[in-house]
Amino acid sequence: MELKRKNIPLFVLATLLFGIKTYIVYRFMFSIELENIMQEVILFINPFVSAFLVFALSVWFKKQTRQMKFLRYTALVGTLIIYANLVFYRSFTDFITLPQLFQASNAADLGSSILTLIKPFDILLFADVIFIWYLSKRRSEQEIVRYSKSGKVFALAMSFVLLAGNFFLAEMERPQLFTRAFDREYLVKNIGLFNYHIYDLATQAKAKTQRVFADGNELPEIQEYVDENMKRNEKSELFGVAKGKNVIFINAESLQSFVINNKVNGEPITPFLNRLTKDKDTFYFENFYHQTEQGKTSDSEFIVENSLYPLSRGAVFFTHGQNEFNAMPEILGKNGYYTSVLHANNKSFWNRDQMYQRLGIDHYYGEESYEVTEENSIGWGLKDKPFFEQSTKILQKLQQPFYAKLITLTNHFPFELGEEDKSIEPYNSNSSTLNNYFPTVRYMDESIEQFFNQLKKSGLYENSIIVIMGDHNGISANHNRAMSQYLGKEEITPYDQIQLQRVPLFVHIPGYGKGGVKSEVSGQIDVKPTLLNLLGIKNSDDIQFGNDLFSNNRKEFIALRDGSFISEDHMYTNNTCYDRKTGEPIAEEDNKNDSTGKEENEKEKQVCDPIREQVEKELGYSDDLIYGDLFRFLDFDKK
Ligand code: GP9
Ligand code: MN
Repeated sequence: MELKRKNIPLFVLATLLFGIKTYIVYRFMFSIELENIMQEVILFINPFVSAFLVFALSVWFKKQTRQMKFLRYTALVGTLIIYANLVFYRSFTDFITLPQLFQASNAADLGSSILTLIKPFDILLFADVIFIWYLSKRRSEQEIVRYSKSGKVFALAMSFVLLAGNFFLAEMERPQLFTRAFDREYLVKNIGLFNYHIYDLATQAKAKTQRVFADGNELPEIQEYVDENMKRNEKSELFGVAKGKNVIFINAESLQSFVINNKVNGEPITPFLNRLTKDKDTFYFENFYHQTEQGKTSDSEFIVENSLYPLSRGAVFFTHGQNEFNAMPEILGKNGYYTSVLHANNKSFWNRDQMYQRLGIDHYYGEESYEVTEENSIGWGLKDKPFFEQSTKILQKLQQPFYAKLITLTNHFPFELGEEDKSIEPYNSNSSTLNNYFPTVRYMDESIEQFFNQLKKSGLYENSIIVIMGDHNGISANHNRAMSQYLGKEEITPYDQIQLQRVPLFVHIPGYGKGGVKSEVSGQIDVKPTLLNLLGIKNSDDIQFGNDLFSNNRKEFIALRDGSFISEDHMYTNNTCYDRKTGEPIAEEDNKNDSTGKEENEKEKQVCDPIREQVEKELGYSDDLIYGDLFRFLDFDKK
């Protein structure tokens, strides 16, 4: 016994036991998906890193008895945290996040089902605690071992090296893991449950402090700005043309406008959507921009539902999933609509399960509402064709009128597709991402066409309007060389880069007959006011930054989250003001020395300035609303 103790200090033994246990729980009791070897490795390493980090702190206690006490209580508390998460997971397939735990409905759910969530063999989770408890008690009574100063420092340094190594691997596996924070499961699998809890606490604390300092005094100024700029009381000609109809909203993953009415290898990429651009019942907005940032799909959802801007860092779905809003689903709900989202992915992704409640969505049909098999999945999960097929069945059962948002998945990076689903060949360039994008976009086009047919068969079509919107770009600037080759350009300029942020927006109103291609500058921020107007729902007291796309009197610019903007005549990005029609920068450096044209150029150079200032102001107001959770001070029911 004596020998054993000297060979292996108890904190190391505790680390090993606790680490193995945590790993077993991660691997076999939570259903964490592992996509590659690297993820397996990280998942194996992080339990030991976290355990060592905490247990190694014991060496700083002078007294042996204290060291031992620290070890046994740490093992106990750590195990209780794991166990609480496990029980929670069995009920919600999600990890605990503080606000979620304290949400009354969740607590009640847990309370009523707690007995079914506890299993007899769970007791085994406490085996190492009991063992460590026993050993620590024995060792407390034995001779005192003090760690030397260098030993202590070594243990601490070791902790940080291990932690840094773990974070480094995690960041390599998932770039921007910490800033984007897209999924609790990703966080847990990459940095472990304990570090995840610390991260969650810090994020919540930050949001809470910013909220505490807001008292609603900021609102009058923002309201005044909105009154002045959004012309929100105006009704367009199309007000109420879709009154009482269902809204079927297709969030088309990574669909960009450059593929519409375009070809690859001589083949049309989106034959169905191309037909829609010429369809009498459809409006197609060809200069419609996505306005998303790090929150990607979730940002696009946020903008569409609220007509607010996303945040410049992180996903607002995650960082402010507890805020109050006055979102479109909530407004629709008050007007007799049943609201839902259909998306075959795990519910916690982008914190949707929580955020959707805040947006007033009645039901979220996630992965578990679908039959997902190996054969009908690829890449991120259920393929779009079976997704739409199964979704039609869900839609048929919904109470009408409904608002249903369907989020597609197949056309997601890295654009994987089985041979049997490929109708066109990939492109040929140095970027396999761009090459493979075309066949998956075609697959999505076919799946939407098939969905239209299914809607017609099911009888839902006539009573619905169908909106199709690209959520954000799928091809990033990293592929600009290949992109310039495809577009037949020498290079992709910053101007082109902004033009590539256009995503399609189709508004299809069966039987309408007066549709067409709309060329005005527009963006995701305009969707909420546009749809509400089409449905004949007055919403003039809302705070939002978009305009009805069918109104003639609209704000003159679309702002992107980084401060770039597009107006009818200009575009501003990268500190440069461009002529929107020609794509040429205004007031080139060379012209500056030309004394005759100098004044004229200076004037032109300033055309972007007033809009630039307004964009900054507007983005700031939107941020204030979110950071201060200012909607909590407004009561839209009263007015
Ligand atoms: C995930 C899907 C894709 O559920 O919406 O998200 P993205 O990576 O595009 O933000
Ligand atoms: Mn997306």
